[in-house]
Amino acid sequence: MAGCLAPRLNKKGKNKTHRQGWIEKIECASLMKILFLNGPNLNLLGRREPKIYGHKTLKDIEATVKKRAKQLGCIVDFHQSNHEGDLVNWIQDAQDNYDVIVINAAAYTHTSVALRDAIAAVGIPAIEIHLSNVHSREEFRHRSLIAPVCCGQISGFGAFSYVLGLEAAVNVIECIK
Ligand code: CA2
Repeated sequence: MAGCLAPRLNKKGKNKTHRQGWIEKIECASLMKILFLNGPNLNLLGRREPKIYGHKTLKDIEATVKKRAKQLGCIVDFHQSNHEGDLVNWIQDAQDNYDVIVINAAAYTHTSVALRDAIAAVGIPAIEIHLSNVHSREEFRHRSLIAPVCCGQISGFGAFSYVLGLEAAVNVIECIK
């Protein structure tokens, strides 16, 4: 991932890479801060199209994820926006504030070079999630522009994709080591 090998100074003044920094921090899950980002129309969850996206609202999902995060001893913040620029800003602001990003970019998954560039630029491990199985749906949903800059993709488990995203985030060390 771009940026992950950028040099930084550790407390002893020696060069340290972002990657080394994460590995040290991520090895202690209780210190982990995980940012969940949600893209356009996900604010409608639970109110429209329940056959595809289920009956839970985004607030319900957030509560479930935070309950599990408490058990795991990590901190989770949740944001949703219908605007691409808000998501780009949150990704940029995540640098130095979060250890892992879990992102359901919704329709921007399939269109946004800006989100892909932002994820690559901050170099924080990112996990792509979807409620529906995007690969069993229309062909335009099969392509993800962000997948190449994410550690992996979770798709098709409904609201549980978010919990799986959290579990993957806590164990992200396994994929970046
Ligand atoms: O399955 C997912 O999580 C998606 O990211 C959802 C996006 C879709 O564009 C992706 O291909 C797959 C759509 C989110 C829209 O959410 C709605 C929720 C309720 C009613 C209408 C839309």
